[in-house]
Amino acid sequence: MTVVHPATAVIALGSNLGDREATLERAVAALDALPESSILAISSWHGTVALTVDGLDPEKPAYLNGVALLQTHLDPYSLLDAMRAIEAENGRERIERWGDRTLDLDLIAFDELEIDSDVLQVPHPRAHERDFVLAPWLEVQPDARLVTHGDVATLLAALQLGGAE
Ligand code: A4P
Ligand code: MG
Repeated sequence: MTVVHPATAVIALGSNLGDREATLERAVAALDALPESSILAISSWHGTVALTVDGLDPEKPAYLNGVALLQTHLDPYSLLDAMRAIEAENGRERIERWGDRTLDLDLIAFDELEIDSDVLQVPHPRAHERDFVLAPWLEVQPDARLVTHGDVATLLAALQLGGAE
């Protein structure tokens, strides 16, 4: 389904297996090639320590993380489906929650929309507590805001002060 007015989708990209940079670059190209969608901005790639269900784990392969802004006429559910397809094309296997992965694409925000369904929560429910999402997002959108938690710059500063993940 397509919608009339373009929205800005904030998409977080992550990889900690394989040729991480090549995979992320392929994912950006695939996002840009989606119907009625185009990339507005991409952050730099940030090297980050893997966060697992047991906390930060420097023994796991490190991640490269980044954020892309995508202007799109797709509705959020169609965009999520397309993101799942791009993950699959890039060798993503779902073995364990928060396990190592060649490519993870998360929909962080979609304009100011709030969605809480079985398959999709927007804004992403953990984005506000993750420096590996907030820091690259701020790079591409200095006035970024999470409709649920407020100013991204403030959230990131609080995380960094607290030394949290
Ligand atoms: N889903 C619901 N809302 C969304 C959304 N806004 N964006 C559903 C994307 N997916 C959404 O995700 C599980 C289900 O969430 C999907 O089927 C979709 O319908 P998944 O990608 O299959 O599994 P996952 O990524 O392992 O789980 P989860 O809970 O989404 O993990 P996160 O929160 O994405 O965390 N450490 C570092 N340093 N960098 C990382 O990027 N990423 C993770 C994954 C863990 N540790 C990390 C990083
Ligand atoms: Mg995910």
